[in-house]
Amino acid sequence: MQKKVVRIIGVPIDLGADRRGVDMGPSAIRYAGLNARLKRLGWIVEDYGNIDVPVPETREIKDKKLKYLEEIVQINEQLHLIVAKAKKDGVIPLILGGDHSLGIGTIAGLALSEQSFGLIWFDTHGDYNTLDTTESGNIHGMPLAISNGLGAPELTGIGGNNKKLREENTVIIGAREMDPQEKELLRRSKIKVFTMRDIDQMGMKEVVSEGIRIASQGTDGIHISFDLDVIDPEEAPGVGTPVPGGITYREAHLAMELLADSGYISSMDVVEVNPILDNHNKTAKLAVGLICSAFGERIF
Ligand code: HAR
Ligand code: MN
Ligand code: MN
Ligand code: MN
Repeated sequence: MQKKVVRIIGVPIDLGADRRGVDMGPSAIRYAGLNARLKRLGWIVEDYGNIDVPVPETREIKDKKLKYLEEIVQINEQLHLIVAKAKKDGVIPLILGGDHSLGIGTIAGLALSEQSFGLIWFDTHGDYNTLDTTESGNIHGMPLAISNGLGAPELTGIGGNNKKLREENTVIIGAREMDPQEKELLRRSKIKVFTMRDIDQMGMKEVVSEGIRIASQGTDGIHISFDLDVIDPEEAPGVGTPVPGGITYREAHLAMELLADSGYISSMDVVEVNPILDNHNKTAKLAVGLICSAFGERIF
């Protein structure tokens, strides 16, 4: 990356979570000062505003196993083209959510680029459910499986029917809650899962270093998909599905700092910030801090 340009794309979607609030994530993250801080770090910031997303109250759930499918397909169709264009323009796409169903569109867009990518998915959850394994019908529990070609064809077909990620270059960090069948599916994949126990035993530095090694092997860059619920709810209360026992504030920053040092970051999603459940925008402020660490901010 010669010219340091970051292109911000807001996706105010909460349909994938079937719970209100995360649609306000992009506003809360911008309100917490994202653009100014990135500029201070020397980045050229192109804010593309938000994608048009329908309001749930104006829609109905047609299929309880795939809630708001049509709407989510339409949003990710839009998003994947915008992300593909960003790659073509040689800028770094930074996608602000919104629920994690937007990961489908981001990855489909990246997959259209001639530059290959590895993936590091920071999450409490596996997000590896399919139509057959989902217990909630919420599409934000499915994006990693969809990107790997598993699940509803309407979703796996966005941007082409190919698998959008390289399994052997895909890593989950921070997992601590998965559905039984989702776990089985993940075990059968080549995706590397670092659970909270691994972080406890190895330390975040080792986990992330290993993650970077896996994701960068033979690829042109690393996409970070960062679900704020990976952080302990004490530090990140503003998420829709809080689960105790998450990574600390510092572990999260260290992870972003190590990734920045690696020089491999080529795109990033920041998702699941829920301002309704937050405490004075604490989670959005943390999100901004983490983005800045990933984009080169240093303590000293
Ligand atoms: N596994 C559960 C489901 O599929 C919970 C998923 C919650 N997902 C997120 N994104 N918050 O990671 O419904
Ligand atoms: Mn997620
Ligand atoms: Mn999650
Ligand atoms: Mn810990």
